[in-house]
Amino acid sequence: MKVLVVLAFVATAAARPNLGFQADAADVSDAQKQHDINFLLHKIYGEIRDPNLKGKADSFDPEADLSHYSDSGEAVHKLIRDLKDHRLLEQNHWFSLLSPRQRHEALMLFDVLIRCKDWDTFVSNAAYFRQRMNEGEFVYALYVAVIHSPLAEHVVLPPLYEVAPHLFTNSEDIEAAYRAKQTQTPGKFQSSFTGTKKNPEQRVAYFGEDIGMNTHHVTWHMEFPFWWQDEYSHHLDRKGESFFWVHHHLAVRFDAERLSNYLDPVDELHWEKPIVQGFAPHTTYKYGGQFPSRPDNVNFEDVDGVARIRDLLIVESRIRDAIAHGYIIDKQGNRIDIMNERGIDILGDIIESSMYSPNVQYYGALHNTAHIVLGRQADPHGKYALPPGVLEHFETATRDPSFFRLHKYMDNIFKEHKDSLPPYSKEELTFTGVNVENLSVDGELETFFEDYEYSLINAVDDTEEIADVEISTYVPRLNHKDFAYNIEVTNNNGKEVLTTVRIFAWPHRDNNGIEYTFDEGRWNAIELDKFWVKLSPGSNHIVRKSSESAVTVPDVPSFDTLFKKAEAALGGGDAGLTEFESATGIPNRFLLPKGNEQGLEFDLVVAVTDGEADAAVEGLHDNTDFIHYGSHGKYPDNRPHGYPLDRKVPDDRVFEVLPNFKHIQVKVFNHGEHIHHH
Ligand SMILES: [Cu+2]
Repeated sequence: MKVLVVLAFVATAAARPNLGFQADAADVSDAQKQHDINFLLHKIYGEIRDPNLKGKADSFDPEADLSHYSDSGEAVHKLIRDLKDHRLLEQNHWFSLLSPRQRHEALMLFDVLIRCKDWDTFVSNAAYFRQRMNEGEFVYALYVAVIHSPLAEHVVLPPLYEVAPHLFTNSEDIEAAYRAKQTQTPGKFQSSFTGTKKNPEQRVAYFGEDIGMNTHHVTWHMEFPFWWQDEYSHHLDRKGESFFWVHHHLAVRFDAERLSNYLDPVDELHWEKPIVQGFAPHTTYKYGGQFPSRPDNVNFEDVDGVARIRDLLIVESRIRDAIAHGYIIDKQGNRIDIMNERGIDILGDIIESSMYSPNVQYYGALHNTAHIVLGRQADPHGKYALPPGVLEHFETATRDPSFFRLHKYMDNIFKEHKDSLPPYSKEELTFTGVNVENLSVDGELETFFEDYEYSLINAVDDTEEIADVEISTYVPRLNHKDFAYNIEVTNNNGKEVLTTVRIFAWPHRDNNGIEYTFDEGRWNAIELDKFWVKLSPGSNHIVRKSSESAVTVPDVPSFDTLFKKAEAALGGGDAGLTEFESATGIPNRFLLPKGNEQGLEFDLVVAVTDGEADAAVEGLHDNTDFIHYGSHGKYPDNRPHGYPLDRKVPDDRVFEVLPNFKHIQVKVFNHGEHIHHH
């Protein structure tokens, strides 16, 4: 028997598109670029601490040499004009991407950065505008530019929770951090989740308030911005479908966490019924006061200047009509068929809505508008001049349990479409000659909590004259013990074949102990992994480790680590940061739902399908760099997200008799273990 061990997954971002301009004249090293980005994002509320960058901020003239821009300086002229006219949002003010004017300003800066043809122009502009624009707008524009510009291909962005800790931790910690700074006493503070034991939702706050989960969510929205236009540089492949898939996953994973904690799955939000759960965010803006709270059982009200509830209902019914008809109507009045694999992508663009939506006029922007409407329910008529709610920022949205109600509601619209497509036939699902003989898991599936420490130094004001003291917080977070899947596959084709291995799991029972049907279960399936393997003729033994999962990413390195690694590599050599280049996936710690003391039962399934037919790009088996949800270049899998479980299964026997499919039951345990690191 041939033992086949799949190579460790390395989470590099896929190659960026070549935009046809020259490499940097000065040939700047990756370490130098990392150094520059570290300093540009450090202490954003004060002066730039790197003398070279500070010099650029003071003396660079963005309009001096327009040959450095791919658009001949068009973008930079626009931004400079608004700057000179004092039209830009002041510093020391909150920033929300969902505010049209603020977004417009942030995007003007992004537009400048993405048009820069060399690194020096890129960082000089970044330094210059950091000193003159709103800090939130600056951070947002720079993050998105680093993610999408080919110039910044190997740069690792610092964790957003260290750049802008206010959006990730609670007010109590922030106050403690200020006291520590004022008294020059180093401090480490234990963070706790919002709410008390009186609130059942508190039991799953570790999910919605997890800094890694929030980083995943906000990073996805930066990889696939709803405002993206291809003329910036490239097309975002399957953006609408990715929108569906990533939020579907947040919803099903949250439900699995709820079942682990003896809570019912989330109910969908309903515009004409009260918002059952209130929410007190215990979160504060750096500038602009507390995030607004909302009591329980509030009835929806129209939000002045944003939308009426009636408009949302109209848009919803137009979308449901399109699904029932099987086509949408584009801007020109043409019918576009959605009864196919591409349909979900179009619907995703419509529901979010993104600039890819074929008809915003008619189908509106359900998701984005809903976020604002829900976020403003504490002050719908603007009587109290409250700042935006947590739902109006991708960094903070999942903190509010109503986020999941909202997304369950939209997920059910997507389900209506998926369920209208014909089920896969046995013939379509069969991979001739390939049999999965056995599937098992090495090691117990066990989760635990641990403390994780991160720096709050960027939360507090400071000046170069006052020395820094160490200020950090440690938060409890979910993790799991390492395990591996053992998959025994026979290949009777008499030759090597390329296969895609897809691994999913779903809860076996609901909160009342009633078994889910196959069709209910598969819609709640969590994608655990997806990879390509070449099978030799005869028996193959595939061992795939949990740490290799293609849908997850490791912890983002701290600012401290990024500074040290960049400085060490400046003299030459590799900073060794490759595996951290993308933070878009789910944190690997969250691969498994929490489970419980008795062991929460899950159905674990593996589907081994034809890799040759599935692969959208060449050489997938040699290169296990899988870009999870990443946007650069072509998405490597031709199949829809969730394949082959994405369509209705009226008869589960179709799956159970498939030789290239295996289905077992496993249990996920949590024995109440909490590892303290301090
Ligand atoms: Cu989102």
